[in-house]
Amino acid sequence: MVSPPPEPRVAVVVFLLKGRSFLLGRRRASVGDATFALPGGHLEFGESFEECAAREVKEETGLDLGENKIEFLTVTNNVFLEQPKKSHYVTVFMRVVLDAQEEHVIQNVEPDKCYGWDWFELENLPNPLFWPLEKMLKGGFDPFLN
Ligand code: 8DG
Ligand code: MG
Ligand code: MG
Repeated sequence: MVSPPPEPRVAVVVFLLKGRSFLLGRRRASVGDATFALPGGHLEFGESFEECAAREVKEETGLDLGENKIEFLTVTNNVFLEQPKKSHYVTVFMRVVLDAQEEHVIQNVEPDKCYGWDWFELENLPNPLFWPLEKMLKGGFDPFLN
């Protein structure tokens, strides 16, 4: 059987900011296994970026964003043709500023897809970062400023 030609996909990922830190999880995936990445996933048919961000955060961390403002930050084009599993993502980065005074319970809801979540400061990021995120942060992008 002939498989259809591959197409780019849209991903929505979220900087959950709390004080000076944000949430990263270590991926369990064919793309970027063991690297640290933001919560997020594929945009579903008919969804807004904000709806997708809230749904993925809930599905992956258990956190309900409720009335929190979900802001668009930027978009990047990520072509990975050298990887064993070729992929091409248009990645939409969103931001949510959490109230640092409140307690936010984060659960690893999908342990088959993530080794666990933790908060990291921009000045003290873990290694290795998932490369679309690394490319963006090394390029000087600061999710706290934009
Ligand atoms: P879904 O079935 O829940 O929709 O998807 P998922 O299992 O949550 O997918 P994912 O791999 O977490 O995210 C989809 C793609 O988004 C991923 O393969 C590549 C792209 N992506 C980036 N940067 C990031 C990031 O920082 N975090 C996540 N999770 N995905 C990212 O380009
Ligand atoms: Mg997901
Ligand atoms: Mg995901």
